[in-house]
Formats: sequence, C-alpha cells, structure tokens
Amino acid sequence: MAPALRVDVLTLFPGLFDGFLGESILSRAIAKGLVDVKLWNFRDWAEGKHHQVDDRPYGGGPGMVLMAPPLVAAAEAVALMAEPVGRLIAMTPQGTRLNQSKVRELAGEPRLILVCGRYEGFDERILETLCPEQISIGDYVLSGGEVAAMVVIDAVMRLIPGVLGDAESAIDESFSPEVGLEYPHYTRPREFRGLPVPEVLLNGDHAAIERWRREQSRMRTEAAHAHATGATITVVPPERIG
Ligand code: 9WO
Repeated sequence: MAPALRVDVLTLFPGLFDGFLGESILSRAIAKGLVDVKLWNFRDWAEGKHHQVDDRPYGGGPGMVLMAPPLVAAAEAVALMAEPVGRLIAMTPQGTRLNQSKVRELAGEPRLILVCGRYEGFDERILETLCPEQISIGDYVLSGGEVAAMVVIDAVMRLIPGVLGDAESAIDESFSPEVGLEYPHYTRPREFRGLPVPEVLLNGDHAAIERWRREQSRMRTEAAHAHATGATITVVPPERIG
C-alpha cells in the first residue's frame, strides 16, 4: 500500500532530519507505512569535482547564493521519481504564513516536495523556473529552510489518519487553533508551591468540568486575539471576581 503522504525534502544537510525522523510519533508513522519521508542532498546533482552548489552574488554583496542548476535539476529529477509529481514548496520567510488551515490543506495532498535553502538565499531563477509555492513559518530569519520543513512535516503528519492514537486525535479535533486555544491542564500534585488545582476539576462533576474548560478555552482565545489585534482587554477569570 502506498503511504497516505509522501514527503521529499531537498536539503544540503539531510543529517539535520535524523533525530527528528527517529522521534516516536513520526518514526512509528513511517514504520507503519502511513508516511514516507525521503531526503535528497541536491549537492548530488552539482557538476564538477567540487560539486559546487553556491557562488558569489552578481553585483557584489556579502555571502553566497544557491546556484540554479543543481537545485533545479534535483527538484525536477525528484519530482519525476514517483507519481504524482507532488506539490513543490520552498521554505522562505517571504512565503505565505503557515497556519492550521494550511496544514489541513497540505495533509490532503498525496505528496509534498519541500525545498530547503541555505546561505543568503536562492538564485531568483530557481524560483522563476520551479515556481514553488512559498511557505513561511513566521517572521524571522533562520540559517536555512530545514527547521521550517520539520515544522511543516510535524504539523501535517499529525493529521494523517492512523498517525496519532485515538486519544491524541480527539484532542486535536476539538481544539484546533481556529476553534479555540486549549484550556489549562493539571496533574499531580494537588498543590505545587502554594498553587492549588482548581476545585472544579476535583469533584467529578463532568458537566461542570466541561463548562469550566470551555470557558477557560474561550477566555484564552479572546486574550490571544486581543493580543494579536493590539486591543486592551483584560480577562478576569470568574473565580477572581467578587
Ligand atoms: C531569506 C530572506 C530574508 C529577507 C527577505 C527574503 C529572504 N529570503 C530568504 C531565503 O529564502 N533564505 C533561504 C532559506 C536561504 C537562507 C536561509 N533560509 C531561510 C529560510 N531563512 N529563514 C527561512 C524561513 C523559512 C520559513 N519560515 C521562516 C523562515
């Protein structure tokens, strides 16, 4: 059986993914054949005895730029290695911001090809030739696209049926970020440094617990929204009123 999701990653540093792919959930998903992740070093497509992949920028300036020929050859070869050709995505800070609805969209694809840049960036003609979709995980500069690619893989593979246990996926469905943020969690001990576990969680009234959690989740979502929009809303939990 073909995996539900195949991800091909083009990177100069495939070793960065070793620990990540060996992690429990993802390694189990790969072992079960639900997800397949293939790593490709595009240096293998570089010409010459030095297998050069980067060069100095035309027009001068600091740093090195990824050369078009090896990366474009690698992307084309990898795309044609399996069916379907897949959705080609470059990890760049100027791309569309990743969010949970984008993650859901990507999880519906049979195949993703993630391109990770390094150095100062891509020769513009790489982007013009391959026309990859560009995805950003946030407004900051990284040393390369690899960590961003791991973020995409982690978020997407969790939505592939069978990857998570039943308990974990139930949590995901009722608390995906658009629905609302998670309520606060508590476990033993009952009191930690003078901080008690809220009484409502201790008395076994499941309807009351559910109401409290829904309310907490709503407050956190509103607070996060206020923060994002710069609004000044102070959320006072009910137990602190009166
Ligand atoms: C870096 C950059 C900085 C300012 C404006 C545009 C830019 N594009 C890139 C870029 O594509 N960089 C390549 C990948 C090469 C240098 C390191 N790279 C990178 C990717 N840094 N940061 C990211 C990244 C990817 C996804 N989400 C956030 C950051």
